[in-house]
Amino acid sequence: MAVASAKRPDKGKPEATHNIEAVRQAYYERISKLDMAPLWKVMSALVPDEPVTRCKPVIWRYNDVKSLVMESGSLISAEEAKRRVLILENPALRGESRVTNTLYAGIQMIMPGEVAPAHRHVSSAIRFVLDGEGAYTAVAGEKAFMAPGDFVITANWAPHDHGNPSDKPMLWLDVLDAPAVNFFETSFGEDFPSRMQETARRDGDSLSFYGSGVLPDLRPAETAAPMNRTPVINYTYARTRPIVERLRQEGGIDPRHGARVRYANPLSGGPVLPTMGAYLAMLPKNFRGEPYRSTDGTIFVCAEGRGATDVDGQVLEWSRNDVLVVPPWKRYAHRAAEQSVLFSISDRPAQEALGIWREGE
Ligand code: GTQ
Repeated sequence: MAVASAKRPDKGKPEATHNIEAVRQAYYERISKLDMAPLWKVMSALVPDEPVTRCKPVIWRYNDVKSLVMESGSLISAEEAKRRVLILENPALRGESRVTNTLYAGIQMIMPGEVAPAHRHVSSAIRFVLDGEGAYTAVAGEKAFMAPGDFVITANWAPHDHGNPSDKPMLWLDVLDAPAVNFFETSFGEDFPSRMQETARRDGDSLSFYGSGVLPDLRPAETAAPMNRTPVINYTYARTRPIVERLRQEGGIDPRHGARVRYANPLSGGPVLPTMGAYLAMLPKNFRGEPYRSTDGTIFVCAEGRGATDVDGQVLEWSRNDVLVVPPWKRYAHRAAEQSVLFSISDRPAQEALGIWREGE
């Protein structure tokens, strides 16, 4: 219905008619036909007062997870599955293969004698080893044999296959930046014709060199230009645990995070990957952390000990190999009943690169 407005004396002001809502509605319908919408209806969703998350705090207890993952061993081989993984889906994001809005997580298992065939993809992956010993990930020609607590990097486009020559199943947590990569709609991947890569270096080569503070002099491509990701493939628990232990003993205890180290790219001091960063923290027995929040949604894994994390009033009790999620900007505080070690990974480096990361109390 047309509204007479030409003769209004107070033109420029919104019309004080009783049917303004109906008039607006008719207008929205007209602009909608041209794929346009009024900003003023969505302004507060687009620019909220505080960060808003779709994710929920959640914990997966290893007791439940392990037996279910083990069961998958008789349902499908690693070869057929390509990767035998149970995805950890945030309960608020079911069906989206996301543990947070930007990250994917899953529990992967590789049985004795199996091979998960070689492929590569744009998404970067990390593994955090939960159980087993003596399986390996081969990344860009280097085999990294793994043990519990090891933190393994498979960077963007690095070819990788996994194998288990040991006599025990190995289980690890995978975290990939796939949802973030898919946000830009830039995901590619390809399988390799051969199941396994040719090895081009000695096993564990990268940690031997970079972890000792020496650079391989004959690899100018790697050492000349700083890379935006670490050259180290496996940050072993055997080497990082004693460092957080030492920090704890010497009182290097952050009141919120405990005795915590950041995994770094030894060439630049920057994060291990441009999209994901990780920490290892030792919490002393009876630690009661101060509340903290930051805009990176964080995945924690308990590597040792027992405790609880209060997330926005919800208490998540954890023990060894439990995986928990703290959504972006939710206030949390850790406490430890025993001396504990927490590994964590988040999208903080991506947010920092974009200048959007924030932290607070
Ligand atoms: O090991 O390459 O959990 O490509 C998801 C996708 C693991 C892997 C996952 C992958 C991998």
